[in-house]
Amino acid sequence: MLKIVIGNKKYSSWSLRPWLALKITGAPFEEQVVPLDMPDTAQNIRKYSPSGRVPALLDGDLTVWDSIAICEYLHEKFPQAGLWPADAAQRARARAVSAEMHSGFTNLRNDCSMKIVQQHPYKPLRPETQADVDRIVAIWDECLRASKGPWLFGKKPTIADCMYAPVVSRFRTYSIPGGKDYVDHVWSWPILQEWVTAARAETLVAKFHEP
Ligand SMILES: N[C@@H](CCC(=O)N[C@@H](CS)C(=O)NCC(=O)O)C(=O)O
Repeated sequence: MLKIVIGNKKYSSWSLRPWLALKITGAPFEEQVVPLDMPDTAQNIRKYSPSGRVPALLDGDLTVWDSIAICEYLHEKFPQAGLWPADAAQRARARAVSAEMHSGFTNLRNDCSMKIVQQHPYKPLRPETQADVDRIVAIWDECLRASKGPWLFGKKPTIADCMYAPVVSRFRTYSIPGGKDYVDHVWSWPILQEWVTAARAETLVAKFHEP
């Protein structure tokens, strides 16, 4: 059976992305949560992931690490799941917005780390962080205008929505205005809520994520 190795559900935004993609496939899987920020975290992650980072996907003898590589692997293994749009041009755009998320928005990621079960009042963001937010909202608006929603690429969620789900969580946690319809839609996604429920039940606090 497939096994996904992830960090604490409260904080591990990179783990959430391929976990959602795996849920979309409907394939049965086991999950292994490695608590982050513990003295033995690095050692525990390295038992599964050569990068020393979670997530990692184990499929028999094969280990696939890094969120986007796992999503691509799932797309190849489960071609019927529609993890990417069927149309080549749409697929290219979905990959572009996903890659932009994977490689960018560092200011937002640093200033507003994922704390999926928390909610804070809005505080003005640094201009660089606001610029990340503006670009993200522009991506969502453009995708939704072209696809007519409710997901970025139409009637069904794709990897692009999985990649932006932790951003949706940040918008919600930090009461960041923008993209409200999309934020509300993704937040009500049953599989995301399944993750949130499990996150609420976690008792371990990761000290670097929760100073
Ligand atoms: N580029 C990687 C980033 C993975 C990453 O940074 N994961 C964090 C947790 S969200 C991690 O493993 N941190 C290790 C640690 O805290 O010791 C990906 O997309 O999977």
